[in-house]
Amino acid sequence: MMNRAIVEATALGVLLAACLAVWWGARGRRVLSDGGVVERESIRNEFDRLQRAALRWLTTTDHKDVGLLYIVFGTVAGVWGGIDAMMMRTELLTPAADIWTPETYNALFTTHGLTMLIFFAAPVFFGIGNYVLPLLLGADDMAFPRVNAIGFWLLPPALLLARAGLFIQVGGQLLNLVLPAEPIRFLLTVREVGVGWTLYAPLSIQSPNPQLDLLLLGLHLSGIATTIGAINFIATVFYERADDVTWASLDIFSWNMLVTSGLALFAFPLLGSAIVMLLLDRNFGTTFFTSDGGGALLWQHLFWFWGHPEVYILFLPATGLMSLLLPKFVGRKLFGFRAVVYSTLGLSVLSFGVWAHHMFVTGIDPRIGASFMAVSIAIAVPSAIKVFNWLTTMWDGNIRMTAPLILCAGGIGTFIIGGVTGVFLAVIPIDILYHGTYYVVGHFHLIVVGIIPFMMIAASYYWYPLITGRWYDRRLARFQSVLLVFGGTVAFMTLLVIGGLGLPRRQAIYPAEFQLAQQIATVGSYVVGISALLWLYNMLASYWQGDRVESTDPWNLKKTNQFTNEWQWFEARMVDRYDMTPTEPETVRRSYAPEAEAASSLSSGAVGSTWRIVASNASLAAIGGFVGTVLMAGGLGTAALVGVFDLVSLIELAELVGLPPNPILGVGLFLVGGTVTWPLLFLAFSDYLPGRMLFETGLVFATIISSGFILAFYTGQSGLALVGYLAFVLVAHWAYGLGLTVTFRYLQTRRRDRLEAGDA
Ligand code: HEM
Ligand SMILES: [Cu+2]
Repeated sequence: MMNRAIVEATALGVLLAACLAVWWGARGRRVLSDGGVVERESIRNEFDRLQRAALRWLTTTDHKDVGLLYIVFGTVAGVWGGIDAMMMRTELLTPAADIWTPETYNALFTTHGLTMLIFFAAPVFFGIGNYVLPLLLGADDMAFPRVNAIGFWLLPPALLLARAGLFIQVGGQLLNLVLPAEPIRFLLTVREVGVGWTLYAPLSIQSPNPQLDLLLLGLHLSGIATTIGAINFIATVFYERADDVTWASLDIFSWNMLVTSGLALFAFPLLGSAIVMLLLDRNFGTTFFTSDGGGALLWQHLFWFWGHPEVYILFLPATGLMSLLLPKFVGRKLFGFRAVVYSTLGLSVLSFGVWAHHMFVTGIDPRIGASFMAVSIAIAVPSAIKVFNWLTTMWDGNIRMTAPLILCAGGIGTFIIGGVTGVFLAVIPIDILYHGTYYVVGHFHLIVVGIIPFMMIAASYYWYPLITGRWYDRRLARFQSVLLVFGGTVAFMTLLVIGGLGLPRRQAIYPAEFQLAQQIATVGSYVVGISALLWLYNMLASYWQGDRVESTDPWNLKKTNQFTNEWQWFEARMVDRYDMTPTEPETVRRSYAPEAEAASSLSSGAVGSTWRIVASNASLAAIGGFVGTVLMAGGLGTAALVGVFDLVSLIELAELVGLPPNPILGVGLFLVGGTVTWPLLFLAFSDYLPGRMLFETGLVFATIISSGFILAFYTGQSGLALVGYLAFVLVAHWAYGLGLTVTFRYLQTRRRDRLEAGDA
């Protein structure tokens, strides 16, 4: 059995050394604009330069520098937590605990979970926020630049405290080579904590490991850091916006960072108090969480009242990046901007109301459980709104197969699977079945790996030219993205299956029949690990060797009117520094300030014009719908005559909406639906699908409703009757769709002609 501490410390050391080597090597072979290569300066000069750089980075308060510090720190923590993960998955290659001991495995899943959630995900998002938020807002800096730097500098000591066990253990073992064990017994007994990242009482009170106290202090410190950062984001969005950035034109990523910061502001002080209580219980004999005091359940309530919102603190910035990046790579503005903002707000409020879904199996009162189940399921609604808006944004877009797009599309996919499996877990009977199994691990990793790092990496590619003035290696990036999506899906879908078969998690030992599946999951994880290293390599090497950015609009965003504030800043800088000429057209409109929405703000004139639009759309819909419905009735009538369509369906239609089973009512509903509901929906959709011929859209639309119709009214035919039924339903709806579009086109053209005649 191997020594975990030595292996992990060595792996971490080797990786950091490799990064330094890549950096050193790439620096030495810098390419100049004339094609030549820079010689490395003398060691002496290099040393001076390093000294100056160190002083600069230690004292900087510039938001861009602080942002990079956060990102580098988060990346180091992510690598460390990732090594934990790889070590865990390595253990699980065999059913027995023959690579590490079970105690080591316990320590690994504890440090992995804590490092990833607290020291990797949140800091990286805070870093991205620090770098781009002021640029997006047109602000000079964050509201409190020095506080900002302090907020960051609390993190490294926090991480070192939380994970000091590893260094103490390695140090002890090294000393033991030269010293006898007795005087350094303390150093030899300290271990990284193995009680699980949720630190459940009573184990977390009784565990004698002193490292647990250091961990609690480290977590407390990180909570202070997060709160400071959150306050700064809130103040910045409120008070530092440029004059032309109003609430209505605030970009979607800033919205998400604002809401996230609000969540952190309410959640982290609570964690802080709970941690202090736990420390007191451990060291000073208080009884907050012991059985003669508040009890172990109290810890769980407090912990999850922080813990569930915390998950959203990590998740919301990722959705913000998705909403910001996706439109850039499909050339269309974000569909339903407002709905996306509202869904973010909705998620933030709901996320505080669902904590007890983590406690369904603790024997809480079933009535309490039931209400938590209801709220937890309700959270699916705002999440689904986001997904639908992303899908609709992509619909018909001009998709550019870049690395960020691959990650966005992959992220939507894994989020759908992760989210849907979460809805199942919110249902008490299912949770009782799957709680504590790998199903849970699969579910949340599809989100914490599926969308969070995907979007971080997508953002790193997207803004790489802006930050460094160079391009990353784009082929390598595409390869890396595909590898990441593939590896993540393989690893965590497999865990869903393993959990579905009932294997408990947090166990180093498992029955032999699961071996193959566990090995597949491990291979998937290694693929994720390799792709993370490729990303790291690309970032470091391209910083010195990447192609220089030649254009002030490297992503060609002006073409689709998406040249947002941060790129305008970039353009100004490139013109200033390198005398580049701005790309055409020089002035651009910001795309994420949806003009249509601005018009519907609540001034009286706007309301009047909104009503006019509604009224004219409604009449257009009614006429088009009537024509379409008549055509469709022809198709269905023929089907009824040849005997493949049963008129009983119309009676069922009435019953479906709760009316008496009367054929007349059914026909009435058919006419009303066909004349009003569908055409209005169609109008709403075609508004958002510019560029595609109305004609084609009509056919797609008709195909979609006919599929719904077929599912709803499938009457049990088989063989030829079924084929005839399908054919006629389809044809009838196509006739409907054509009727709609031709009528719309005709009426719209006539109206435009009339308007132009009036103007003239
Ligand atoms: C390649 C990437 C990753 C792999 C292979 C991986 C693997 C694992 C494994 C094997 C477990 C232990 C399951 C068990 O025995 O119960 C685990 C738990 C966990 N992981 Fe990951 N993980 C990865 C990335 C992440 C990320 C990015 C996050 C968060 C942002 C994360 C958060 C967690 C948490 C919170 C736990 C629960 C720890 C516990 O059971 O107490 N993981 N992961
Ligand atoms: Cu939860």
